[in-house]
Amino acid sequence: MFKKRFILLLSLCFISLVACKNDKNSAETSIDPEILKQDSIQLTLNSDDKMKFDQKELVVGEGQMVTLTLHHTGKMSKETMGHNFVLLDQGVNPSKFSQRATQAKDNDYIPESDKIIAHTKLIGGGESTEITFKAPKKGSYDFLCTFPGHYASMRGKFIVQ
Ligand SMILES: [Cu+2]
Repeated sequence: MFKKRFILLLSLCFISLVACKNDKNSAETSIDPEILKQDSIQLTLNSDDKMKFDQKELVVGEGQMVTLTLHHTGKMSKETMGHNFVLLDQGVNPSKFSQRATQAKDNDYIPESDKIIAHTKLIGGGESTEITFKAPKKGSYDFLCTFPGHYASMRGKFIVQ
C-alpha cells in the first residue's frame, strides 16, 4: 500500500514538473505563427525609471504593418529619464550609434542617419507614444533607447520572420 502511494506521489510530482516546464516554454516563445501572417501586428513595449525595457526580443512577420506603442511607466521626467525606441537597419553598430546619438540632444537624441528604420519620439514618465512602420526583410535587427547612457541596458533584438 505504502509503495503504491509513493509511486502515485512520484508520478504526480513528475506530471507537475512537466506541466511547469511546458508553461514556461510557451510563455517565452508563444508566438502564434498565424499572427505573423496577418497584414498588421500590434506591439507594446514598456519602459520604466530603472532604465529597462520589459522585452529583449520583439518578433514580427516580413512586410507586416507594425504598430508599436511605447509606454513609460515611471515617474521621472523626459530630461532625466527619457526613453525612445529606435530600430536600426542591419550593418549599423548599435553601440557606436548610441554614442553618436548623445550629440543630437536638440533632436531628442536622434542623429542624422539613413540607417534608422523607425523611431518614436522621446517620452518621460507616465507618457506613451505610438509609431507605425512596415517590417523590413527577414532577419535580425537591433533596437535601443538612444537617451545618453541607456544603451547599456535598454536594447534588444527585433526579429523579422
Ligand atoms: Cu531610455
